[in-house]
Amino acid sequence: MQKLIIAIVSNEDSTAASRALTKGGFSVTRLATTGGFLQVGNTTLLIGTEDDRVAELVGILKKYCATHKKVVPTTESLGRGLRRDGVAPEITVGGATYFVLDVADMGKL
Ligand code: 2BA
Repeated sequence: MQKLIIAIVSNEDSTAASRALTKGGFSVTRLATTGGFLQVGNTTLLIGTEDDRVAELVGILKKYCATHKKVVPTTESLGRGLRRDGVAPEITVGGATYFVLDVADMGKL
């Protein structure tokens, strides 16, 4: 059976994720979207695939979009470089929310 995976990912991870998915033989559509809570831009990926490939697809999303830590510069840290001494704090970025939907029919005209 065909499935449609809707995956909402950060803009930062979306390029690497969609490249890896495409390389893996998946067809991907990227939509520029905005989170309703933070009102910040994110990317929604639409991927139609067979159900026996869903686990592989989720594995790729996990690899490229899982939450990870990142050291970010702040105004306080300007000119001091990216140091892990609290001046340039580590924040959590990335993450993905995905839905797997059954597809009643799929066609290309
Ligand atoms: P996440 O749960 O990781 O969600 C990241 C983005 O994924 C969301 O952006 C939204 O665009 C999408 N998303 C997540 N769950 C969804 C769902 N069930 N249906 C449709 N889209 C979904 P934002 O809405 O801007 O949310 C950003 C972060 O703010 C969320 O991270 C969550 O940690 C928090 N958040 C979202 N809604 C909240 C609420 N009503 N109350 C408290 N915190 C909320």
